[in-house]
Amino acid sequence: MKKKDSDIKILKKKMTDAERIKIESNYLRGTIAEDLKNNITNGFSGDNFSLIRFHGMYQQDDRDLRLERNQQKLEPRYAMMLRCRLPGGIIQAKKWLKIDFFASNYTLYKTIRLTNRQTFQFHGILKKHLKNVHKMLHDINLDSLGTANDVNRNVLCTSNPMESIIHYESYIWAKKISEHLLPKTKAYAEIWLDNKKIDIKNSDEEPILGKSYLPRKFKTTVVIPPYNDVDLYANDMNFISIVENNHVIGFNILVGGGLSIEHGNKMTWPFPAVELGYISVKDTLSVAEAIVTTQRDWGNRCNRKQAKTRYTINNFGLSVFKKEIEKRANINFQSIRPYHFLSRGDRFGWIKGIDNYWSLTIFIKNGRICDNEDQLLKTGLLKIASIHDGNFRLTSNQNIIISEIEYKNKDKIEKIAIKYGLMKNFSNIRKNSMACVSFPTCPLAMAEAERMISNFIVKIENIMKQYQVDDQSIIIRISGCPNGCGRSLLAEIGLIGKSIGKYNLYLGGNKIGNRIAKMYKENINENQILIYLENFIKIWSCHRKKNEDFGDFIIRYGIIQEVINPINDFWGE
Ligand code: SRM
Ligand code: SF4
Repeated sequence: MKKKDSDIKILKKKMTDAERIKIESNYLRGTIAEDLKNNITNGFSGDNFSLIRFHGMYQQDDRDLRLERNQQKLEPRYAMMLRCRLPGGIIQAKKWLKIDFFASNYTLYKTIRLTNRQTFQFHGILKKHLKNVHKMLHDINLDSLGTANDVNRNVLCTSNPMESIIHYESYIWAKKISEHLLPKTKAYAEIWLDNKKIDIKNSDEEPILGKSYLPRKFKTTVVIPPYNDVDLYANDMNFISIVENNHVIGFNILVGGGLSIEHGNKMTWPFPAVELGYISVKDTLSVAEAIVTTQRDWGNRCNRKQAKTRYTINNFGLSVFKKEIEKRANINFQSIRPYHFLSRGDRFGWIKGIDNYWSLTIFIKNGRICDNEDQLLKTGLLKIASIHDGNFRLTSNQNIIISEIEYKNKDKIEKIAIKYGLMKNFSNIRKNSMACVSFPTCPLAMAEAERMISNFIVKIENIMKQYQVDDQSIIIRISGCPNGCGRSLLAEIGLIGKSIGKYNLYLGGNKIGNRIAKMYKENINENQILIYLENFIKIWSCHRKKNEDFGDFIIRYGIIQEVINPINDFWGE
């Protein structure tokens, strides 16, 4: 077949170095094993720096110490961040004991960080302790495979401990999708577990991902309406559970969501996932595979800024993309079944499930599990883990649910939770806030996020009180850079770091999370942000319609233009 001009242009373009690294890695081995033996440096060299990410680890250095170490002519304080794989965020409480032990004894920061993709990270693991962490995870039947780099990441599932049957069925699909799309290489077991088997079908062939894996990271959710706590619209592939007679019978499929941009680069844009159609449960894995392999084959491997599914869909068109999925999965999408979302937040405190088990949702400031003068979160969770037979469930809002509590144990757990400050009362504003990790560990951070949000929220709480709207909630999110890990572009008020102390202010996301926020002001400091926000909150408190949310008001009142099609509207006037 004669090649089209456009194909030739793509062939002539140079593949990114990330593609070379994958292809030459021998299914993700590189020379990681040799590098591990090198005690001269705490870091990894060459391609291994990138390859260890496929094994769930990032090499970082403490940015607070960079200057000092540089002056002392020392290498940066290299240490690894490890992200566990935990589909649906469920982990037996007993396993937490080992996780806590590892954090306390083998990491530089001694904390555990819950992420907004329902898992946890250890920060600050020295190279010499890396095998220990993988062995510890293996002992409790966990791993960190495929939690980073160009693969399908941790699969999210709505945290819904009340409707146990629907949740269980949706969760099982989240787990099956995760396992189906996982890298099959033996490299992980060889390098980290001295060749012990891990609980996936091991094979050196990668029938789904191929030798060069995916063009870019890929994110998946399973969602149970009306709760969009997983922020599905930010994900590449989404399965919305459709329920009949208290069982999941199928899924509405939405594709092509993503939030990251580059400051000022109009060739990058955020996009909320769009509908493809409805499928019955029996087609779940073949459709998941078809979407992933289409993105594998059609995704842009010459420009990583244009490599995610939303750009592939934009290049080929949604109907062409849909037909290809139907062909590969040998199905026909049916019309989308009715669904609606009400909220994105977690439901804090005690909830009784239909199975009569109780669950306790605990708010964790930015997901950071540590002890401080206000709260002994780490000690409290450890105490609960040591007596609790059920599970911990990590939420996509960086919080934790103690679940499957029998009525007879409820008081015992509550006493511990109160004693260690786990049940402190926080404002609605705070409970709906989120920040990414940012400084000091994130190498890409441009401004503070996690370390800045706490005081920022106090100031917003005061403004809310002043205008007597402190019983209301506004979704406020902060990301330290335009990669947008804090999902700021789906917030009613979103800050994105520009440089130290300076942010772009975005407004106009909505409560259910399907509207992208738009930039209101660029490169302003906290004081300037607070002046704008105080004025908007004041106007909102006087002129809002009954129950009108801040994000909706800000658009109706003409403060910001609604983003309807982000490709045209996000950057435009
Ligand atoms: Fe993220 C890179 C932290 C959720 C978009 N993200 C990073 C790295 C690994 C920095 C790096 O590449 O060296 C950050 C590590 C910081 C640290 O010290 O821990 C980091 N991202 C996080 C976490 C921990 C934020 C949090 O506070 O919870 C989240 C981990 C989730 C997980 O368990 O897997 C996290 N990242 C997100 C999200 C939100 C989501 O997935 O719902 C996004 C935006 C959604 C999206 O993908 O569009 C996000 N992270 C990025 C990007 C931009 C990707 C892109 O499409 O261009 C990067 C940079 C990259 O990949 O090149 C990035
Ligand atoms: Fe780091 Fe930027 Fe992600 Fe924040 S948004 S964790 S600063 S990459």
